[in-house]
Amino acid sequence: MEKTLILIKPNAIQRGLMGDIVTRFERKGLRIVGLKMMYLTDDLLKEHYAHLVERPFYPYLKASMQVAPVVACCLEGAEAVETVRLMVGVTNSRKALPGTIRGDFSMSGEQNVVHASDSIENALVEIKRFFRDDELFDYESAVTHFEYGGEESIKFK
Ligand code: IDP
Ligand code: MG
Repeated sequence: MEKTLILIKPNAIQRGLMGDIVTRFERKGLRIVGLKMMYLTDDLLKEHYAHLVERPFYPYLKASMQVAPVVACCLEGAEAVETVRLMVGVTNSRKALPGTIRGDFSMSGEQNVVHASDSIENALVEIKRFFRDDELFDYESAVTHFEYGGEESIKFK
């Protein structure tokens, strides 16, 4: 099954949204295979947001990502990368559809409560950036048969 990376950003931690956000992914049927709280260093942030370091808002983004810890979460499921991006909504929370995490929990383009990997290739890199191999868990779910149809279980194994 495909894996993706989520960061619950410091603004969400401060606002007490951590549980609500994790619950949404659990309820959807995405399996949590890694979960930890951590502070982001300058180097790690520069690597993670390499596509934005030259942008004028980067100093604000950097400060906002270091003001409290983040919760890093690795989620697993069929087409997890695309599904999670749909659940998160577009970058500017004011434009994110109601029903999405950003659409429901934020008014901001910067303080938009979560990060989610945007492609399968980036998910592989980002999971390695935030988790050691022994921090990821491969376990059987007792309810897989109720989460996926027979054909899907073979296709997305
Ligand atoms: P994404 O988080 O939806 O993938 P990216 O373009 O990768 O969006 O940007 C990473 C993060 O940088 C965003 O989630 C947001 O916090 C911040 N950001 C992106 N564009 C802007 C902007 O125009 N102003 C302020 N912050 C921004
Ligand atoms: Mg991005």
